[in-house]
Amino acid sequence: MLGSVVALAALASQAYAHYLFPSLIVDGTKTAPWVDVRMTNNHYDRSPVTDVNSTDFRCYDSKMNGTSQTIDVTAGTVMGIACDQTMYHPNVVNVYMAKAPEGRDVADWDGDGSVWFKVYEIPAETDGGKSITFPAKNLPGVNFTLPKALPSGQYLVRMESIALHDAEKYGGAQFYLSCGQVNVQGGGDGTPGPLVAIPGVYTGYEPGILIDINWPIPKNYTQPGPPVWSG
Ligand SMILES: *[C@@H]1O[C@H](CO)[C@@H](O)[C@H](O)[C@H]1NC(C)=O
Ligand SMILES: *[C@@H]1O[C@H](CO)[C@@H](O)[C@H](O)[C@H]1NC(C)=O
Ligand SMILES: *[C@@H]1O[C@H](CO)[C@@H](O)[C@H](O)[C@H]1NC(C)=O
Ligand SMILES: *[C@@H]1O[C@H](CO)[C@@H](O)[C@H](O)[C@H]1NC(C)=O
Ligand SMILES: [Cu+2]
Repeated sequence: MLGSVVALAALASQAYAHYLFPSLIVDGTKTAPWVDVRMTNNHYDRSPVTDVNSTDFRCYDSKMNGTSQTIDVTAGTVMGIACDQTMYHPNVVNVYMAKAPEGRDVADWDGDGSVWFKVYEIPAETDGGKSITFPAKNLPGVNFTLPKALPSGQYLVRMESIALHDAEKYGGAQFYLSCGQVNVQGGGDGTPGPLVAIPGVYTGYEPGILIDINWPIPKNYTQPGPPVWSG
């Protein structure tokens, strides 16, 4: 009896030991959980993705419906992606977007191919070996500007928080991610890039993914993925 109570308590604390990204922030308002964001497989158990090659590395929704509603956003304005708590691990952030093919509803599109570009990132900060800090740590999510030059149309927007507390061994980095669906209005005629495939963008051996953040203190930090496209 006591044993099962202890086991339950352990399970409960485990359940809160990770975080999710179920909401977008549009016009300063947080959307309801899993309405404009595709519900992820881990919406209950909260376990991170650790295999950068798995198909679930893209949107983590293989066991779910794989779709959501699509919300209007405006190029040149700020949108956000909200955590269900705070990103309390030492983590770095990347936000990727991918445009649904012409004539295709993003609700029926899985984001396959070299179609993803990065719109935002929060790297770690280093100072030559004295310290490493994580500006994304404890944030309630991210806010970023949709480039004014972003072409109008329907997109997937993929949040990625890479928690690095166990990343000293291969496969130890924990990826917390989800995909929202947005319809960009008032866009421009830019050409987003460089384009990458997800999965495929990382091998897991990148110096910013396979890294001991504790000792020796890293002298520098290389953010994984392509450079940010800002239009
Ligand atoms: C993003 O914007 C929303 C709404 O203005 C705000 O509540 C939230 O704290 C912001 N998040 C960050 C990380 O600044
Ligand atoms: C998937 O979502 C759509 C749209 O909300 C809904 O109509 C449909 O019933 C859902 N299917 C499953 C299997 O949950
Ligand atoms: C993922 O793919 C990369 C590149 O092909 C490979 O180096 C790596 O070992 C793979 N990792 C796993 C866990 O399969
Ligand atoms: C730091 O920079 C060196 C030299 O460019 C590079 O080899 C190393 O991988 C970098 N370390 C990290 C953690 O990014
Ligand atoms: Cu966690």
